[in-house]
Amino acid sequence: MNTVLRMSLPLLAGAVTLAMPLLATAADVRVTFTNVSPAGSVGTSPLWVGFHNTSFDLFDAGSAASLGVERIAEDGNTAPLSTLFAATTETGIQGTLPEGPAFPGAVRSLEFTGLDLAGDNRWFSYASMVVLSNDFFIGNDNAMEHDLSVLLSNGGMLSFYVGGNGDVWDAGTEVNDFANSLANGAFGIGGGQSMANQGMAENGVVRHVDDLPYASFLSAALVPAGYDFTPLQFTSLQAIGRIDIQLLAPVPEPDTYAMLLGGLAIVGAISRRAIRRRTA
Ligand SMILES: [Ca+2]
Ligand SMILES: [Ca+2]
Ligand SMILES: [Ca+2]
Repeated sequence: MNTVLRMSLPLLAGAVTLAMPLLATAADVRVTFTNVSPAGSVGTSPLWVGFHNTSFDLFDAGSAASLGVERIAEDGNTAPLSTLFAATTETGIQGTLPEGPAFPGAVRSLEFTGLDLAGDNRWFSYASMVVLSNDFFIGNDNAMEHDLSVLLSNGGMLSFYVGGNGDVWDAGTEVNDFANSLANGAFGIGGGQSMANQGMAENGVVRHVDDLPYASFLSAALVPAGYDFTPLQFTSLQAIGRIDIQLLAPVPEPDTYAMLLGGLAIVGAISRRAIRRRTA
């Protein structure tokens, strides 16, 4: 190898090294939610997910829930939460997984594009109403619980279970009276609310559901075939759902191409000069 070419190799290496972090900055991911709770157990409303830089925090245990959490926990309505998220984190990306409530065994999936997994969209938050309930939900209190930057180095898959071992929340916004829940219709149960936010205000704080939540549930006659919430205790439930976040092909940004091409041009120019000099 001639001297000039040997000198130019570090330049190329430098250009590639500079480009590497940028290669990973705009990524596409697929979020999949699977309801893994036992047959006959609870469902979940369409899962809301947000990718942020920690400027967004879904809730704090022991404090009153935001309007966004109240509406998703009581009615599965993600709109106020979406508004709150957009107002809190300018660079955040969010969405709600499609289709209706996910009952045991159901799988829901949605793709997101252009995420900055090393910065603006590094942290993952999620929320979903537990169906049937007045204001039970699953979601992460710790805004930094799920770090998506690992996707860039671990082969591109992050999976974790949610709602297990008592990690189900009561939003503290509606009195638990399961004969009067908005979701009764989904189970073919009579009564219940005819519209959103109708239940009695609880004026409480977000807390774990650690008792037998359905002990005072309707008479078994009201529960449709195949469902039985009576023995359900969240503290002994392994999980309600599994979330899989899969990195699709990382998309290099225009800057990255420019830098790579710039590096290659420098190397090319030096090599050409070296060849000219040698043949002169
Ligand atoms: Ca929090
Ligand atoms: Ca409640
Ligand atoms: Ca309410």
